[in-house]
Amino acid sequence: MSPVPLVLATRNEGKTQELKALLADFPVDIKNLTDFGPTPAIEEDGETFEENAVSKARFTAKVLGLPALADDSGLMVEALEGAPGVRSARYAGENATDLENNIKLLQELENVENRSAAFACTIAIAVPWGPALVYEGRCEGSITTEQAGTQGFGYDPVFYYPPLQKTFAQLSTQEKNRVSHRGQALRELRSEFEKVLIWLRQRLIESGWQWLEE
Ligand code: ITT
Repeated sequence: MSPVPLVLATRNEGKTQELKALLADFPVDIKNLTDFGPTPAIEEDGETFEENAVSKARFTAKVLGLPALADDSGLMVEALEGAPGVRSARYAGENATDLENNIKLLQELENVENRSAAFACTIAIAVPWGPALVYEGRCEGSITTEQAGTQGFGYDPVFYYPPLQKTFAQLSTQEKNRVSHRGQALRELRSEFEKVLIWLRQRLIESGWQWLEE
């Protein structure tokens, strides 16, 4: 069977790396947005991770005419009533860097005792015409008082994972993927991937990809 093409609908390098490692043994031909030159920017104005993941996957699938996988994720801090949540990438401003977001978070939590937090991830797979499939993962931890570690991306240096007694930035990609919100969402997808693959192939053939071998 020829592998089904799947575009990773993300511009985040850290996510891309983790998703590629998680999808390494799936029978798919992974493409990046960069393989297609400049593509229109995707609005992320949903109030939930699911809304954003579905709209990113749908839009990319439609624009490129190929199945697309999108990830919408973020950090929810209990003492901040769930913030930064869906606004995690833009917490310290529209084009904020990871470092600026982490500094702002540590400032907001200065002298705050309750440091419980969770990462959430919603993965959506969409085809150019038709519905989207959605998978979710969540990982509980706490926010440190200073940054530690150099691996990963985003809030990893301030997210402490108690079972391993390390921040996510102190774990390798493989170690993080084993326990992370993204790893869990992808494991949920893996458990039904054979069915998803049949679904993707059928939708592709219906939309003109007759040359996919059965
Ligand atoms: P795309 O929309 O292009 O995928 P993005 O960075 O804008 O990239 P999101 O809107 O989903 O993606 O924002 C997710 C933010 O949440 C991300 O920028 C990080 O700040 C944070 N985040 C998500 N998963 C994370 C992880 O595994 N480790 C650390 N931070 C994470």
